[in-house]
Amino acid sequence: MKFKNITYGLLVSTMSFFSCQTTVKKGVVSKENPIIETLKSIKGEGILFGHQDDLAYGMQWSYIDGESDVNRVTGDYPALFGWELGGIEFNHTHNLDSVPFSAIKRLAIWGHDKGGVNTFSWHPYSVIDTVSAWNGDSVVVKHILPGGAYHEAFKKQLDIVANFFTSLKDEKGNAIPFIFRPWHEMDGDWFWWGSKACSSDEFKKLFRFTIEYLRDIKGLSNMAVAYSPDRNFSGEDEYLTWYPGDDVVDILGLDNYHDFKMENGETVVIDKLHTIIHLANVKNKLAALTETGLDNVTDSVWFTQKLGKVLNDSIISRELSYAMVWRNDPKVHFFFPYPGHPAEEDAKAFCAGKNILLLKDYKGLGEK
Ligand code: BMA
Repeated sequence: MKFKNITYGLLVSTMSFFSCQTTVKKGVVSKENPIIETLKSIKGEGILFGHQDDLAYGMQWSYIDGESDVNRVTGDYPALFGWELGGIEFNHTHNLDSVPFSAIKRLAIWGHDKGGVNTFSWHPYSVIDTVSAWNGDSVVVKHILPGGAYHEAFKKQLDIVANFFTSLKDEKGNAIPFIFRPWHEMDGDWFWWGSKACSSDEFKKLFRFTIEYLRDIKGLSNMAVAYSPDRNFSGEDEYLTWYPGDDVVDILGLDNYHDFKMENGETVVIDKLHTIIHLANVKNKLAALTETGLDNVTDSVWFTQKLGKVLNDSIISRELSYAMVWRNDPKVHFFFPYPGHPAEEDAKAFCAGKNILLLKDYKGLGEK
């Protein structure tokens, strides 16, 4: 968790002055987005560690302000807070995991205020038949694209998403920057925007429409965008099968749980991250392990021996911006240990690694 002593004027200024450009602009978001600029400026100093729903609930608590399973185990918060929007598109008051949107808003603002970064995933129900995201056979995408019968209805859903993002303001009323990671794991066949239910061309149009609508029509220039396929690719061309274009993506991501479960799977994850890092450098983008983890942390040394091994790879350690594990829901599954869990000490040791940035480490970079 240590870092070199260098000056981060940009980080200081972006942490204390997260202002929002309200002008409608086309072009690469990263030129204007403080998160992207900051993450670029600290490249090589460490990898931000993230946890989904970290501040909302954990294995032995729920909705207690200031609580966090990562904090309970390590004494500090993650530097990156993940949140889920599924359900907002139907104006639900709670997301599909029963987290109130009012809490997400409050806690995301809190996380930002403390110097952390917020990233939002979205598992929307289909606007056509209200089936959940996990309907890989359901043909939805072509009907919600421009010209499709459900395009206007889809736009109304994006309006709701935009309203939520617009409501994320700091105490001075400035819009806070965030990462949006829509239409993830498209190379898998489990979502209605996945490989079985739409063509890559339809997918690219959907991704592009979503970002251009939110950014250029709704004016969300404080939004950075992550593209995150699952593990079903080998090499750059396959990784880019669904890539919508450099002007609508800031972060090249990877969701990968599965490879970690294979014998020596870490080397496969390392190879895939090398592919992504190389592409990100060519394109002047960031690279991230946007989702990972071991379901219920059944291996008590998974953090140091598996994830740690990947993140300690010399290239990854230098080039990856962040890595995020999934949520801790006592009713469903968890991906970070809690006090008393057999993996507690190992996760603590992993988080103490010199290239892993928790909240204080990340903030500390700005205070140097
Ligand atoms: C999945 C699981 C589900 C959850 C979904 C969206 O990976 O955690 O229980 O509904 O993410 O958060």
